[in-house]
Amino acid sequence: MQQRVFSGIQPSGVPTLGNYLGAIRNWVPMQDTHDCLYCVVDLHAITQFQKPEDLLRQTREMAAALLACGLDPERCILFVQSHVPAHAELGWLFNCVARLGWLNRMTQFKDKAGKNAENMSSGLYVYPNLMAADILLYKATSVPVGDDQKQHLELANDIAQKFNHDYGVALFPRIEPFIGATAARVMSLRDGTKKMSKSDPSDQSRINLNDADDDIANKIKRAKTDPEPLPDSLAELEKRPEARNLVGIMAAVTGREPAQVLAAHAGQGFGQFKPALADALVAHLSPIRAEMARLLEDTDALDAALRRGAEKAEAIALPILAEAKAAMGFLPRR
Ligand code: AQP
Repeated sequence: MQQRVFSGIQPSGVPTLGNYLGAIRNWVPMQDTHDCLYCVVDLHAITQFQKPEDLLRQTREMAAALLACGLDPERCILFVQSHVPAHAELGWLFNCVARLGWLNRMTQFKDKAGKNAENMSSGLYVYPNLMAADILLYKATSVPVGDDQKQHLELANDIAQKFNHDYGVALFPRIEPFIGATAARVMSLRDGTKKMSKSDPSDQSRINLNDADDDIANKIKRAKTDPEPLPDSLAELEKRPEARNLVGIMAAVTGREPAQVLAAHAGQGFGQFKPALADALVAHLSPIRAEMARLLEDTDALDAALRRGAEKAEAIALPILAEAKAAMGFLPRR
């Protein structure tokens, strides 16, 4: 049997070039080698306030973007998290298994909450428990994640182990992170030390997958850089985060290594490099944008594809949830 993979993405905005190069693009080839579930995790998105009309639009946009990037509902299960209520139910069971001390150590909560922790939703705090439920609800053993999510996977393994131990079962498997060979970390266009994020207040900080060609070119033109020309070795980019980011993006969208990009562009200033980068990005992203727009014209077909995905996901999830509840001693509904 193929390894089962689960991965999710929050509909907290339009997917960015960062989501694409760091996650979505790597999900596509996995459809041929793994048994894949890909989920638009709307329950996670509401851990930070979303206007209802935005959440609705962004959920469809995210699903359309995933399809436009090459996810194929015939080769993977693509669905919306809230369409399978078992996620929330197992999430609650895990709230009662995970220890507060474990959650207190999660650095992502501290990063997102900053000095404002008292005002954050309790959902944001227990988010890693729901993430553990997302994965273990399918007994998935492989999870494509960025570095920033590794701590959450360790927590999911702690939950699985404690559950198995406390209830004397061997129900939940061990989860392994899957770091894709081509996964790239993309940084903000305004600050090369901060990751590109779909919810960054500045639209200029990111390339959205539905940006028009002119917007892409303008954002790259205005991207923060330094006055030095491009060097001929990667080591010389160490202390130039913005330059390194743009070289990394060029490498990722043209299927080269950053060193090869430097070999081709060394000595050029950004006045020369940026238009070349904008052209490469437009060539790569405009077919995705066109396909997204086409899919969003027929929301009935899109919603139907998501419903079929949810049905397939639920068929796997419900027996596993039932096993977990039986192990805990819940009275079955008869
Ligand atoms: N800048 C990035 N570079 C590489 N990978 C990235 N990912 C996100 N940003 C970058 C990867 O995208 C996947 C889905 O992310 P998510 O939507 O679940 O949440 P996130 O990581 O918090 O992404 P954002 O865009 O920053 O969303 P917001 O702004 O809502 O918090 C993950 O695999 C992530 O590693």
